[in-house]
Formats: sequence, structure tokens, C-alpha cells
Amino acid sequence: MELYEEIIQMMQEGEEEEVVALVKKCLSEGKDVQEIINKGLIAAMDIIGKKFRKGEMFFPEVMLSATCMHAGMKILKPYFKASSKKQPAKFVIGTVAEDVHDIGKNLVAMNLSAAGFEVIDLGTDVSPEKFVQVVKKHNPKILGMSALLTTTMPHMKETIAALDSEGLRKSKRLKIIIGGAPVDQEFADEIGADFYGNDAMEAVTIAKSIVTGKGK
Ligand code: B1M
Repeated sequence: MELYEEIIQMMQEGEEEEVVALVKKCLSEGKDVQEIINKGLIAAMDIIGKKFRKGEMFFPEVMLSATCMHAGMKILKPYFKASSKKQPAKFVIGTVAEDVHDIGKNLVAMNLSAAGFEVIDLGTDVSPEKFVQVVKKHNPKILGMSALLTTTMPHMKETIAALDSEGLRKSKRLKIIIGGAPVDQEFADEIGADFYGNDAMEAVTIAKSIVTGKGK
């Protein structure tokens, strides 16, 4: 079996040690880090998501797969090529209130750090009040929000409203990027977010364009 297929299989079986060993094997064979993430870890989560929806996998099993994903990412983190160019911008990121999904958000944060941004990661279940408090304290140039549930997407709108009611977007020239599986450009436009990022790489491209002033 090809290494990526083995990762996909072991992720579904929740075999953390196996996943870690396979990721290390990929690295020792010189495979590209992004390829290991995309063809191995993310490909597995896609299948797991489909099986979860169809009732072929259950909550505790998905939890175990997520633990495997985190363990795999931990091995890969040091291999993200750190950019020698530091970006003159802080990027605050978090998963919105009532949402514990953090795999995609962590990917975005890792790629931003590798691209030279100073990332302040607030974790998951971040309330609008917390986002506001951190923006006031740290003066970031960019705020990123992630949501994986249709039921938590409205918290993005609430957060933007909370920032606007304190005039923080204008006074601090703060730009807002949103993302996550159920989010799209239309929703971003509807709630007044500045940008929608389809994936981690796009979030980085947008963030860089904001810094260079090429973003809107
Ligand atoms: Co949940 N879950 N989950 N889950 N889970 C989904 C999201 C779901 C689609 C599964 C399904 O039904 N097929 C479904 C949501 C349905 C809906 O809302 N329409 C769902 C559900 C229902 C739930 C619960 C309600 C289940 C329950 O309790 N009955 C529950 C909710 C808990 C809560 O948050 N309150 C729940 C719980 C969990 C686990 C804890 C078991 C676990 C999360 C573990 C963790 O994250 N630490 C989990 C998982 C793993 C998933 C699936 C299977 C995988 C998500 C994932 O990590 N994908 C997911 C199914 C799916 O999405 N296909 C599912 C991989 C990741 C790399 O992708 O996060 O989309 P993603 O990130 C992408 C892009 O979206 C983008 O970049 C990444 C790629 O580069 N991106 C951004 C993300 N954030 C961005 C921010 C940006 C820019 C881009 O700018 C700032």
C-alpha cells in the first residue's frame, strides 16, 4: 500500500502511533510537507467527514481521528519552511464561539507563521467579546475567524458587529478574513468581512496582499 493510503487507513482506525510513524516515514523518504498534509492527513479527514455524515463513523471515532491529525501535524510543524522575511503585521486568529473544530484553523496559523506573520492564536470557542478585547490589546493588522458549523457561522457576524460598534475596524485599519468549510464568498460579503479564504494557502496570500497594500 502507498504511504498516503496507509495514513488514510490508520487515521480512520484512530491509530495515532501508526500515523506518527507513517508521517515520519514520509519525511524520511523526502516527501513534501504540504503533500503529506494534503494527500495524507486532509484526504483522510475528508473521507472521515463523509463517513461521519453517512453514519458510518461515530463521534468518538472522529475524535480519535482528530487526535491522529493533531499528532501528525505536530511532527510536520518544524518542517514548515520558515520565511526569512518577517511580515510587519500581527495576525489574530481563532475559531468562533461554540465551535471546537481547530484543524483547519491550526493549518492556517502554521502557514501564516511560516510566512513570517506574528500569529496570536486564541484557540477555539472564542467569543466576540474576547476577539474585541484581544484586538484592543494587540493592535493586529488582520483578524482571522474560522467556523466549521453552520450553527456557529452567525458568530462571525456578531464578532464583526462587536468590532464595528467599538469603531475598531476603522480606527485600527483592521482587516477581517473568514474561512472554514461551510463559509463562502457570498457569506463573507453578506456579513461585511473584508476577505474570504478558501484554504490555508489562500489565507496567507490574502494576508500578504493586505500588508503590501494590494488587498482591497
Ligand atoms: Co465535526 N462536524 N462536529 N467534529 N467535523 C463537521 C464540520 C461536519 C461537516 C461533519 C458532517 O456532518 N459531515 C458537521 C457540520 C455540519 C454542519 O454544520 N453543516 C459536524 C458536526 C455536526 C459536529 C458536531 C455537532 C457533532 C455532534 O456533536 N453530533 C460536533 C460539534 C462540536 C462543536 O464544535 N461544538 C462536532 C465535533 C467534531 C469533533 C470534536 C469530533 C472533531 C473536531 C476535532 C478538532 O477539530 N479538534 C470533528 C471533525 C474532525 C469534523 C470533520 C470530520 C473534519 C473537519 C476537519 O478538521 N477538516 C468535519 C467534516 C468535514 O469538514 N468534511 C466535521 C479538515 C480541515 C483541514 O478542514 O477545517 O475545513 P477545514 O479547514 C480548511 C478550510 O476550510 C480552510 O483551510 C483549511 C484547509 O487548508 N479554513 C480557513 C479553515 N479555517 C479558515 C480560516 C481562514 C481561511 C481558511 O481565514 C481566517
